[in-house]
Amino acid sequence: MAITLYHYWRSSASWRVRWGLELKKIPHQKIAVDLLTSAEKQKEYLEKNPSGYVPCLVVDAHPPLAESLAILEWLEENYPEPSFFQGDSFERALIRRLAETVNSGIQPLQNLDVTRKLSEDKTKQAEWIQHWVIRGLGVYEAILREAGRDRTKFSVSDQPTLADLCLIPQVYSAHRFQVDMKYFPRCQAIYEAALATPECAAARPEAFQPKA
Ligand SMILES: N[C@@H](CCC(=O)N[C@@H](CS)C(=O)NCC(=O)O)C(=O)O
Repeated sequence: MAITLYHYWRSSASWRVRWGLELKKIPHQKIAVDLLTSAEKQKEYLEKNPSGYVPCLVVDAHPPLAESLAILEWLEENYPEPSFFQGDSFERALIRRLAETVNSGIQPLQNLDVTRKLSEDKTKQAEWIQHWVIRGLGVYEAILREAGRDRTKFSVSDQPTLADLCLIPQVYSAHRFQVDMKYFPRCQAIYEAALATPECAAARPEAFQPKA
């Protein structure tokens, strides 16, 4: 299978998929899409993903795959080990709930398209982003508490799941947008534990930052 990931180094949704590919050790090539020059809104990329967002995964001559969680579900179905899920149907619903807390509750609100529409004023954009990141990470921590996950290495256990694939890039963004992570100690601890693993570290933004 020839697999190509279209991504951007600092995109949180791209990092989810980069980490997923690393965890499952799937051979692939990567092609950078430069959001700073709006390459994601050019015809050539829109033909692959009409939403104009990264990431996008092309497998052989199949129609391109887009939406990071749909891509990760496709990887899971085709490369089941190691799994992004675990446990019974309730445990898997918890994993999906945590993933959606980030995927629907935080990330879309910090996206370039949304913040540019909100205002051209960088201060206003930053306040907006901080508001939604703080709210969302507060919800994430509350869910972990309610589910009794106070001591696990990753969100729900000692293995990374889909929840962590979404959380870690989001915590990176929280740092970038100067959210004080002392209010979210579980998320910060999971972030540090994840970055200490070779797979997550290999997928981190700095590994793909274009040279100045
Ligand atoms: N729900 C989508 C979100 C994708 C997304 O928002 N990508 C951002 C980067 S993280 C993007 O391409 N933004 C470019 C833009 O807003 O023009 C997914 O999970 O793949």
